[in-house]
Amino acid sequence: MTHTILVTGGAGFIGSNFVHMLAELRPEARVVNLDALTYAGNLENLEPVAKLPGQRFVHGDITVPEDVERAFAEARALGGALSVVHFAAESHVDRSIQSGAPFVTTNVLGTQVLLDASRRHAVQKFVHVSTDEVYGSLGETGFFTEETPLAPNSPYSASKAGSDLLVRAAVHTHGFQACITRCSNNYGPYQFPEKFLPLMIANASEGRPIPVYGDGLYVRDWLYVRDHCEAILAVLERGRAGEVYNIGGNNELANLVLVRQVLAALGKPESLITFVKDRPGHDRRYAIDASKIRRELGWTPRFTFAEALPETIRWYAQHAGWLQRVRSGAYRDYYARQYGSA
Ligand code: NAD
Ligand code: TDX
Repeated sequence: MTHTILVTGGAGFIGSNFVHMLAELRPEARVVNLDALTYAGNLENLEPVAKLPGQRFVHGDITVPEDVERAFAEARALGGALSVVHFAAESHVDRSIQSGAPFVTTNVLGTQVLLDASRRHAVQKFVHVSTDEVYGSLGETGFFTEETPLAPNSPYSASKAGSDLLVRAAVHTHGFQACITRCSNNYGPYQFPEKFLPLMIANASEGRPIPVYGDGLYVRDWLYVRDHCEAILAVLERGRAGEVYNIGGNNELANLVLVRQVLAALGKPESLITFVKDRPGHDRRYAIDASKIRRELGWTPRFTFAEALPETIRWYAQHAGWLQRVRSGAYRDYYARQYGSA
């Protein structure tokens, strides 16, 4: 049976990696990619798959019902069972601190518009891609489980928690077939260089300072993007409707430790480390207990940090043109606002 997957936000970092993975692992699946091409959306990310049969791109905004309807019409025309994987979001915490409104618009309103259309079109499975940040911050010990109460601390994570609750309500009220995934920090190819890892690779390669917030002892649990995408595929195909699945790599690192590893891999001096003003409300530590998805769906990360970090660094070195084009324009304006002339 044919299967059509409507992907939102597929021109961004994780969404484009997911579309690449589908082309490889599920070549028979048809993909409709709905993306507004905000500052974070880049069609160049889709070049390796754009010309494959069964791939469609729809330029549109998830907050605009007519745009969402166009994407569903495209998907219906391709035929077969219909599912949705929802990545589209405003995704950067620092931007949400500068201005929360776009986060509420896209992440909250956009998710509701998409849910309404998905119900109308009798979507068989809806995967809502959320984040561990909805759980708030951990102290020195412990892990987030799916039962950890929601306690988002930034406008970004609050808007993601809002979207999670709307998905939950659609399941509860309408019997809608949806799952929610909550993943830790991703790294890998095509990540927009406002995020810490590509930002430090880009800066270090050019011998420019690496801005480290506060004392640099904030801890994140890093997962290779391909592992995240495979987890989402497992949830799409085998996840139980109404369930939340945490996804993580069991790979906790303090920011300073990560910076030192990247500098060592690039052969750059630690003197590039520059401590800057802390992020307001900065969450101290995230760590994921991913035992439910391991147990129920048999997913487990395939890539170790020791192999995937050097691979990621190599990817950015081999895609200097991509990085240079992404770093021009809107990105520069934002960079200046966030860091001044640093
Ligand atoms: P990204 O910022 O790289 O990409 C977001 C994509 O969504 C872009 O292509 C953008 O053009 C598109 N988009 C934004 N607003 C839109 C709108 N109104 N209509 C249609 N398209 C729109 O984000 P990412 O890092 O790839 O994250 C994808 C999803 O995964 C997000 O929902 C995010 O919350 C979640 N997530 C990310 C991480 C991470 O480490 N990056 C971890 C856990 C969860
Ligand atoms: O310049 C920087 N200096 C710095 O010290 C930047 C951009 C970040 N940091 C710190 C803040 C965090 O402790 O590095 C850590 C990682 O920062 P980000 O890359 O901005 O990620 P984070 O805030 O942890 O959120 C990410 O993971 C969860 C994604 O951006 C979210 O979309 C996802 O939900």
